[in-house]
Amino acid sequence: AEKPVRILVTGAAGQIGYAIVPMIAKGIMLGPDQPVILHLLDIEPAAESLNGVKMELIDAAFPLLKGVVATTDVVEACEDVNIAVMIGGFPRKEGMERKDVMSKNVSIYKAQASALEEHAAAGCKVLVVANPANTNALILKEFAPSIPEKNITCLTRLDHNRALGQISERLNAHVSNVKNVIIWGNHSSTQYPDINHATVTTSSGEKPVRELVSDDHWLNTEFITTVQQRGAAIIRARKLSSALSAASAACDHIRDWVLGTPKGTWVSMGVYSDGSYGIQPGLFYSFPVRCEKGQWSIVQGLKIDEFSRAKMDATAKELIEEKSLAYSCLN
Ligand code: NAX
Repeated sequence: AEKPVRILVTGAAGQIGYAIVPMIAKGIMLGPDQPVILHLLDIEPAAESLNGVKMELIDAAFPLLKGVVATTDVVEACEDVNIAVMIGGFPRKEGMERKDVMSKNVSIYKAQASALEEHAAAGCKVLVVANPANTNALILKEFAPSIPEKNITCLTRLDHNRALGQISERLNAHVSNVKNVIIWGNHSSTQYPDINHATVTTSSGEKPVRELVSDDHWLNTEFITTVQQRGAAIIRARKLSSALSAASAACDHIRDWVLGTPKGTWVSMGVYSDGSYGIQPGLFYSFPVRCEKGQWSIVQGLKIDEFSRAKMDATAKELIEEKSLAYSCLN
C-alpha cells in the first residue's frame, strides 16, 4: 500500500472545512488508492467544534483515512505535511475597513508561513483559499522564503468551474465537454473570465465557444458579470457563502496539480507571476496552467485581444493595490 500523504486543512471547523474533509478522506483529492492523514487546524474558540469534526471523521470509517490530528497549535498542525490547504482566515465583518481585515490576515499568514517553512515536509504544496486569496498567498511566500514559489498557489478554480458551468447551462451541453476557459487575475469581482480559447466537444467535434454561443453581447457582458458576481449570488440565496463548490474546486486544484491536467486541457490557478502576458512579476495572478509530474506551467502564446488586455490589466492593477495595502500592514 502507498504511504499516507499528510494534508493540512486550516479553518477546518468552518463551512468549507466541513465540506472538504470528507472529500479528501474519500479520495476525491488524491485518488481512490492514496491513503491520507488529515491535519486539522482551527483557533481556540472553535476547538470544541473542531473536535466534533474529528469525531465525525472517525464515525465515517473512511477506508483511506489513516489518521486525524485536530489541533489549535499551528506548529503541531504543520508537522511533516505534504499538502497544505489554507482555508482559515479573518472574515470581513460589517463596518470593518478593508485595511483592518487585511491587517488581520497579514498577521495570520505571516505566522502560518513561518510554521510551514519550519515544519512542513520538503516539497510541500500550498493552496491558499482564504480571502484575499492572492494576497494571502503573497504574504505566505514572503514569510516562507525557503518554500519554492512554485509550491505556493491560490484558488481560482471555483471561478473557473463557475465559468464552465455557465457555458454548459447556456448551451445545454454537459459540463465535462466544456474546457479551456480562463480566469485571469484576482479572485475578486475584478477577475476576468475569458472564453476566447474555450471549446465544447460536440457530436461533430470540438467547436469554439464563440462559434456555438453566437451571442457575442452575452459573452462580453452578462456571462462575465455572472461569473464575477456568483459568490454574492450564492450568499443571497443561501445566506451563507459558497462551501461545497469551493471545497470541490480545492480538490480539483490539488488533484490536477499533483496528478496532472488531462491532455489538451488547461485549468486556472493563482500562481506567482513570472511576467507572462505582461503581468507584473511578483504578484499572485490567476493564469491558464497545465500540470505535469507535480509541476504547473503557464500556458504560453495565447492571442490576447484589446478587450481582454484591458480586463487583464484592470485586475492586475487591483492586485498591485492590494499588495501595497498588505505591505503597509507590515509596518
Ligand atoms: P468560515 O468562517 O465558515 O470558516 C473559517 C474558519 O477559519 C473558522 O472556523 C475560523 O475559526 C477559522 N480560522 C480563523 N482564523 C484562523 C487561523 N488563524 N488559523 C486557523 N483557522 C482560523 O468561512 P468559510 O466559508 O469556510 O470560508 C473560508 C475562507 O474561504 C474565507 O476567507 C472565504 O472568504 C474564502 N473563500 C474563498 C474562495 C476562493 O475561491 N478562493 C471561495 C469560497 C470562500 O468564500
